[in-house]
Amino acid sequence: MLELLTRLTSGQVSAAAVDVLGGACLGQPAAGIAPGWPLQAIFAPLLGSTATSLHEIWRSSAPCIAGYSEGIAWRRSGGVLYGVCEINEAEFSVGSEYSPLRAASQEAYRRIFRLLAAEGLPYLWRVWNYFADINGESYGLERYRQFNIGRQDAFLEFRRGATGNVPAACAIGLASGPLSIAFIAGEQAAMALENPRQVSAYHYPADYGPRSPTFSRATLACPPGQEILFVSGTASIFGHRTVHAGDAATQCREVLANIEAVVATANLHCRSAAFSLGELSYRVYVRHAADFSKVEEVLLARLGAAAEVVFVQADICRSDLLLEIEATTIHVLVG
Ligand code: 3EB
Repeated sequence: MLELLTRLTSGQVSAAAVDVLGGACLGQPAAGIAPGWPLQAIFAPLLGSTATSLHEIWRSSAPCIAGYSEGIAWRRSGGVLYGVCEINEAEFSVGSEYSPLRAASQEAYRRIFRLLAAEGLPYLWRVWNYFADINGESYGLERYRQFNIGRQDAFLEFRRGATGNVPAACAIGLASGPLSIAFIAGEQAAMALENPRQVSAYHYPADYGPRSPTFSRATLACPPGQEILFVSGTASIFGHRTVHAGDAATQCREVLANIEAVVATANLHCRSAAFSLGELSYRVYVRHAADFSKVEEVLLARLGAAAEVVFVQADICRSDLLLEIEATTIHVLVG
């Protein structure tokens, strides 16, 4: 059985834990913590928290096997693998005909796909992508768009297809740091879900870049006895257009309407009890720290004050988007 623990402070995580598949640390990590399990360090300032860093970890009740391959730290247990791939794009600044970020992105996904093939867990369920200066332009193209080319090329190169059955994801900009990609993969395919209010991202028109992003709005994964809902990073997009530019509170309401629609789609397919917004664990990326209070107010009014939410300051992949929200939960199947 898998367990997702969120909002742990550094005193609550054990670097030595043998039952941890992996996890993420948001904020400013305490110096000297280098756990034995794969850790994605997300250097993004926490908003509205007294802690300097918070951890999210995936735990497994089955024994874990650990490995390291081509820059990817990973652990697997009971048909599920969690890995973190970090690549310094400066390593790709010579010898490639493409931009370093595009080349690094393609190479990162190649390494992930090779690892998954070698381990016999081919199905990507969820991917968390972070890199510096996501809205910056170089080589005549916004960096998020460069990333999209490299990512899509890797999916096509490994004959995975770049539409339909693609993982849930997020792609977020940080102030600095390497290209960092965490992922969860399984022996069994997850079901990819879309949002009836939005054009599928893999079908976005070319206005948003020469290649469409390769992700689905959510995935529903079914490890033995459980059902995991991964809702992708969700923004204030209706159809394919950004709506409510310049208004963070209204963008937040639009995001909630989108998440609600994705959860309703998941409920058409789930075998466990229906998912509800109040039970999900949320990660909220806010572009401008000054918008935090109004976003929090809108969110907690809808989700309830007891909701599990972590807020961080980070950049979103379109410059007119002021926030993005992702969510995850696990259900146990009965009977
Ligand atoms: C959007 O809906 C907002 O490129 O992997 C959300 C989730 C977004 C994932 C990605 C991008 C990605 O287009 C941005």
